[in-house]
Amino acid sequence: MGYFIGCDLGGTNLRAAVVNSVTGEVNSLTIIPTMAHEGYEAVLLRMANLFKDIIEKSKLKSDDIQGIGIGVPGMMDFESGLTTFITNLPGHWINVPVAPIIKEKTGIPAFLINDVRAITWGELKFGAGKGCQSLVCYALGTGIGGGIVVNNQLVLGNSGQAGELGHMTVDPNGPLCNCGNHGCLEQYSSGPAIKAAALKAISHGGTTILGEMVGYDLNKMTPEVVYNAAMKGDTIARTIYENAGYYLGIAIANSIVTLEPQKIVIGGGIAQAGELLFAPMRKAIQERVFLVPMDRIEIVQAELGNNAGVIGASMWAENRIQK
Ligand code: BMX
Ligand code: MG
Ligand code: ZN
Repeated sequence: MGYFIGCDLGGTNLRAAVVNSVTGEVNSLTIIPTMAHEGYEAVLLRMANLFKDIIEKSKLKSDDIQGIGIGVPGMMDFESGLTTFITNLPGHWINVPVAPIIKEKTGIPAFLINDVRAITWGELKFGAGKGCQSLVCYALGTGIGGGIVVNNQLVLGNSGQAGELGHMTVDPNGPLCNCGNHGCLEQYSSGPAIKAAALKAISHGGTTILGEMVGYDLNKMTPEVVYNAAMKGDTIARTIYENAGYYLGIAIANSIVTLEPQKIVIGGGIAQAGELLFAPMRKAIQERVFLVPMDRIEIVQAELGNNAGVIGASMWAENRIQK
């Protein structure tokens, strides 16, 4: 019980806030650019200053903050607070003592968790998963992250790496992923995958308004442009989302037969595409799941948006402090 800081270290932004661990209330939420290309020392200095700023904004003192939880977009060791392998963040992040450095700079104990495990926990306690005992969460963004809850507990695995659902193989002969595997979900249903499929369609000269929509400046291509083109009736754009939904459905079907959770929670920017993604996803699930009663599983959108990561990370700090 008390005040904690939650932080989401993202490829684009660093977001942090003071969180009331009892109510989930988020205060003094502040978002600044990560600028990871400047190197981790610069990022961690910016992060520590951000924490000092939000403490001041909240009219609290450092002593009032019991702990800091930081969600990182990749692999970490939660005992030592080191990041171990982060594919989607520029710069060097192998064995960087993020938590110890933040503790030294702020005087407040700091703890690491994976960004989407934090989102999962936030959604479980205060969002789409409220009241659930078991759920599986997918966050579709630059990467695809995941999180699993069984018996009201976050499943972290033997060394803390369980829940990497974006790196589930959905096609054994698929393209090489940044993680080293072939045919990971992330290669089909993430933002960059949707963008890449659009660029490929244009270069192959397909009948599509995608190129026109960005004035043939392909740097301007985004998943939203593809979404808008699909909404205007562009069949190639629609097929790109159908494909993304199909592979997401395969992954979710695998999660369902593994765990039979009460809910599947889907968040992240790409989930905004709604039915364009969800209709083919549901079809792919129906075609694969025969043994688990689907009428007892709800598939829902995440509810907390970008705050879920911040809330969940603060809850992780609370959990670790109590250990
Ligand atoms: C990557 C993966 C996940 C992370 C996800 C977040 C690795 C192996 N990271 O799939 O741990 O949760 O990205 O995605 O390095 P993002 O959209 O927040 O970048
Ligand atoms: Mg993230
Ligand atoms: Zn992968």
